[in-house]
Amino acid sequence: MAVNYVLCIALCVLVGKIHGLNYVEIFRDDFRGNTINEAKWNRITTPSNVNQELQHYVWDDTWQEHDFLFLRSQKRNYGGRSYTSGRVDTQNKFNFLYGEVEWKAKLPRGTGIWPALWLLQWQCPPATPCTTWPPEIDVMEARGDQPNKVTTTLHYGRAPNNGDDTKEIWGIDFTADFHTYKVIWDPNQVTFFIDGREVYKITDKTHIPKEEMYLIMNVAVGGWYSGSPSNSTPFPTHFIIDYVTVHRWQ
Ligand SMILES: [Ca+2]
Repeated sequence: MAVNYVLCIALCVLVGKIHGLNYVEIFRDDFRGNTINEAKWNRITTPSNVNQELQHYVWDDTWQEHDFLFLRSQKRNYGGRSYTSGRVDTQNKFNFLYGEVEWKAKLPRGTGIWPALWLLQWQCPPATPCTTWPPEIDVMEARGDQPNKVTTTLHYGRAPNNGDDTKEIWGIDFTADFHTYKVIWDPNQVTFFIDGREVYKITDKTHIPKEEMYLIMNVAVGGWYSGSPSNSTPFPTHFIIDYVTVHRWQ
């Protein structure tokens, strides 16, 4: 154990200094305390007008408690919609080009529930159609009626001439416990990981985003990907995030 630890320290120092670059943490939130850090996060309060989603984002469906960030989805009338939900993002507070992003999160379940951890081109506004889309990197998307599956996707090109590289990962019940979801985005490739295991890699350089992106965590209710909620959907649902970190070589 001690030998391994010493070896690790030596290797980490060695690797951390490759080509004079340092592996630097450029963003972190562990969601400690009971107040969302609004210097880092925008709490979205608009209706969603993309993907035929049904929710109105509201301020009080986002909060921190017990060192976690909670995004709640509810069935209630608000602003002409029949559901409310939570979304936070870092647009214009933390935009970045290339890096390694890792979230640890426990997914909500239920028909019509669509949680996501993702990156979007920095100019795209929240919850409205974007004229400069793609790029978009979806590190984790899930359908609440399929708790054993998550999807990773790289959207590339520029609409209407856009495409996507996507992979479904089937396995454990992702709603039963916390798991890590990570992307390493560099100029040559985009690689996705779940619990530290590589699950998908894109190496076509023409697909790799070259624009600054921002972080998004949200839960959609309804929409083309998840379908609409049913009478069995267990409202309220909670998407629980333990932390998010971003590192890069610089
Ligand atoms: Ca935490």
